[in-house]
Amino acid sequence: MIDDIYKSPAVSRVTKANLPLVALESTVITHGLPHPHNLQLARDMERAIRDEGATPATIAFLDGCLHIGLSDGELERLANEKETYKVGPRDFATVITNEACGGTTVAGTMLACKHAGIKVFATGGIGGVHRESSFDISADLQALATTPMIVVCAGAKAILDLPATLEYLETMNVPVVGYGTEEFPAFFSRESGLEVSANVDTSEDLVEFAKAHWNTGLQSAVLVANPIPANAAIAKSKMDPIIKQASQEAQEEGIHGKAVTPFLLQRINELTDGESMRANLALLLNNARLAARIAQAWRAYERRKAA
Ligand code: PSU
Ligand code: MN
Repeated sequence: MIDDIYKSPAVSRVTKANLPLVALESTVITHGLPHPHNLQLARDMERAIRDEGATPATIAFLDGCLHIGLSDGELERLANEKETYKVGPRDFATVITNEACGGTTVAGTMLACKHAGIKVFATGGIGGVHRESSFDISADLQALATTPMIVVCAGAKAILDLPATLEYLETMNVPVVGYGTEEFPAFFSRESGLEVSANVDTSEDLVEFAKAHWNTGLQSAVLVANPIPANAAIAKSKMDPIIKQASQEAQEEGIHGKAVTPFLLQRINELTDGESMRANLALLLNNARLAARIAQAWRAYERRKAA
């Protein structure tokens, strides 16, 4: 057990009452989006979840303490903090012992959810297998393989090797469930030419699917692939050459390890004149809303079963 873990009053309340709760990651705040868009987005995602009748739990490290749910002041502090860690599971001990602040990645957030007992989580795009160095595989995939929870994303970030990422998820027994689609969405774009392993059209059906999945005894996550809204999507044909250029630059500049994803996101934003960031914001909000509806459906399902 992690010694220093703090649940916000709101999160404590809804956990005890078993009400709908949605976890949010915070690497997108500390490393994914430029200031002040990061703070605006963090607030907007929380509001979107509340508007759907659920409670948000943004997860992050503040002074070495793992916070499950942040106050608005804490959110602001995290968004303004200059020196923050990008915290995956292996970095927990680092931030704890250094009493540091950090944004949790998808994998880091899932580890925190395991400790906090949270079942539903919304993010933008999961990490995956990188294009240029096929040995750079995000710890997100490992977490998805071993954490039984529902993760809502808009596909894997298009900067990745998507076919390899899907192969890895297949190997690790992670169902990839298209929400209203049979095609795996590619983050900025709705299309990828790749297939999901299952599909559903409603949050109720998704909950049924997740229950059936865990009834098999598997401990893997259910990955919900929710395409970016059409009005914010960028065509794959437009994104492909831009991603290629940004990836090439990352190679030339020797960017590696955990710096790769933030570098690419920022460079692609410059190359698209901010269009990619607008797309990123739209898909994040869209995922927050769907996750809130799934958390509601989850609660309704459990109530029906208990009755
Ligand atoms: N999705 C976004 N922006 C981000 C990320 C995802 O829209 O910044 C972050 C997530 O936290 C994800 C991480 O877990 O990037 C993946 O990093 P890496 O490839 O180094 O594992
Ligand atoms: Mn990596």
